[in-house]
Amino acid sequence: MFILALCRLGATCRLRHGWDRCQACSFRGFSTTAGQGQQVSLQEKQVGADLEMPVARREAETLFQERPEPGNQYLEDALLRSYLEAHLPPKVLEEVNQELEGFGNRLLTKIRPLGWECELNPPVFRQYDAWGQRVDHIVTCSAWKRMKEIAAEEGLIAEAYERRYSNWSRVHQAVKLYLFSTASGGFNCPLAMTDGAAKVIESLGVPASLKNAFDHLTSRDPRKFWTSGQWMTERRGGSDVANGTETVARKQPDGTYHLHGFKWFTSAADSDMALTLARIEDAEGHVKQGSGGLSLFFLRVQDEEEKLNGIQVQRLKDKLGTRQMATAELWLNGAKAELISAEGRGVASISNMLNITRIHNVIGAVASMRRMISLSRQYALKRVVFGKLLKDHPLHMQTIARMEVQTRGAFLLLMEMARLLGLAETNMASEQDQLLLRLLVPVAKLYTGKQASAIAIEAMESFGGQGYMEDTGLPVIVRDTLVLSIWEGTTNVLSLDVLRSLTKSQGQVMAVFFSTVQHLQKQNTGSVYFGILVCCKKCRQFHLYNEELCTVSALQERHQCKYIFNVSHLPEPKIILWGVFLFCSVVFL
Ligand code: UCC
Repeated sequence: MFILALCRLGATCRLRHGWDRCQACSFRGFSTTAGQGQQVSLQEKQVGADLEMPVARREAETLFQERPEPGNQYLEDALLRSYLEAHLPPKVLEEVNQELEGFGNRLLTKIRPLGWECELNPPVFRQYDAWGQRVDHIVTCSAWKRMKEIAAEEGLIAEAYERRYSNWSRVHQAVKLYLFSTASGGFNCPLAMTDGAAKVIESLGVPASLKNAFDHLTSRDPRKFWTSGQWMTERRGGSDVANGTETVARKQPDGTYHLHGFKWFTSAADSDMALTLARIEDAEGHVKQGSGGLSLFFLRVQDEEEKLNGIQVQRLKDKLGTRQMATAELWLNGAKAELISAEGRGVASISNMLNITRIHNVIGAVASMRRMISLSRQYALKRVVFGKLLKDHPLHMQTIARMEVQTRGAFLLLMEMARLLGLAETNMASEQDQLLLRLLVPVAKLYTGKQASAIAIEAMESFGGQGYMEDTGLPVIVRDTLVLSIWEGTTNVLSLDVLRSLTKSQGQVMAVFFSTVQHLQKQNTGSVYFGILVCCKKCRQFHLYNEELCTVSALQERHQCKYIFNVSHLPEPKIILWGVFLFCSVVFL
């Protein structure tokens, strides 16, 4: 009750700022820092005095809770930095380290406020102009357009295809996207599909007709950079693509095709191009049903005169989250397209895109968990309840520590996939690496999608009623996280994909998985993550208290910490997914 009363009074600010998004506004409040008992008690007195004051005499704008203010995400992410230090070659590390620190500053000062603007100014659909002409214009805000430029400048797609760090390029790109994700105002979605489209084109050997598109998708020049859509879902649903796709492709005398059909759920509908599936009609107008009847097509969304390419926008979707990003229903009414797969090999071809967007989904999930925990930890340093800061309540810190453990496991799983993908793309992956990657992508997507939703909600709860307030920005992250178990394949669809990988490899993916785990255990690295997470009272970081650092003094020496605050045990690895989690944890810490 006490907390809720404080929150009610604290939520009177009329501006929608979002602690998480806008650094520009300053709250009036108390500056309470860790260990400053005197200030804490002053704060408590002031809070008490405020509550005793008659409502009519209280200042309407009073806010007495300091907001959580994470700083440079890169510098504050101890696990990320230790991962890079442990894995990257020294020269690469030096360059990447410098770049990421700068990127962290840009995120804090420029990009995150733009992301918040995207949330406040979602896309609008203008179907007709003032004179009754149909225009089907999706109007996006200037911050959204700026995000596109920033994505190009930062090489968020280019990095993966230039390969300036050889097999480590994918890890570098994944780290940048992970840092960008929750600040991006939903722009991570078009980037996922853009990366997927570039991957499909590259896997086709960058044919001459697609060279131009590939150059645009992988450009660092904001004037040249394109984003891509991935139009797979039709009216009959998004999971059963083989039976749900009704769109037909009619061959034209010049060898191109005209597409006719209804794409029911097209994310980032303001993109420059798209990859989509359709059934090719034969001379009699017949099409082949099922998966084997689907082929993959490339199309531009607009022609040279910026007119829609045989496309009508039916309406924008009214979504629970990701509202910053335009998702539309599109009628394809003779959209000019180019066949880019072998006939009937559409699903197999677009799988390259799916596997990339699923990795992006994992990036989004881990980023969301990390952001929510950072905010929660910051809040614990500033929020006084029952006479002391939240960080001094063991039960509260145990809740945060549990989330931290899960997030670390998920982060390491993500890094492992990025590392394997980097090896595969530079022809350095063994057959085992490739099998492992095939297995880990659906497992990681299904697992982290669910995990992120649970953690986002748990972290929101750690703010009490304040976490439920729109103007904190926390509900935005929660809403945007909830989609992660849905799009790019639901949990059950992904489970079926795990089975597909098992069947197709005749069980080899699982054999590789187990042999890798056994190998690591033999090397006696198996228990590394079977440690205890401890939170240092001085530096407020979580450290791993394990076999190697098995005494408090060893831990203190390693991290130069003074006080070890709280502990949290890892959950038991009971099921196979925990095995994966464990395995990754084992490999990388
Ligand atoms: O469009 C969307 C965009 C949302 C925005 C995305 C942004 C995300 C970023 C987040 C950042 C925060 S959402 C729509 C997404 N739709 C889906 O994900 C589709 C869900 N359905 C599936 O995944 C199904 O499993 C299908 C469509 C892939 C499978 O359908 P079929 O027809 O039953 O598949 P088959 O017959 O089993 O497989 C056909 C071929 C086989 O190859 P071959 O013929 O050589 O044996 C399969 O091995 O495709 C191959 N294949 C794969 N290969 C199928 N799946 C895969 C795979 N994952 N990897 C490799």
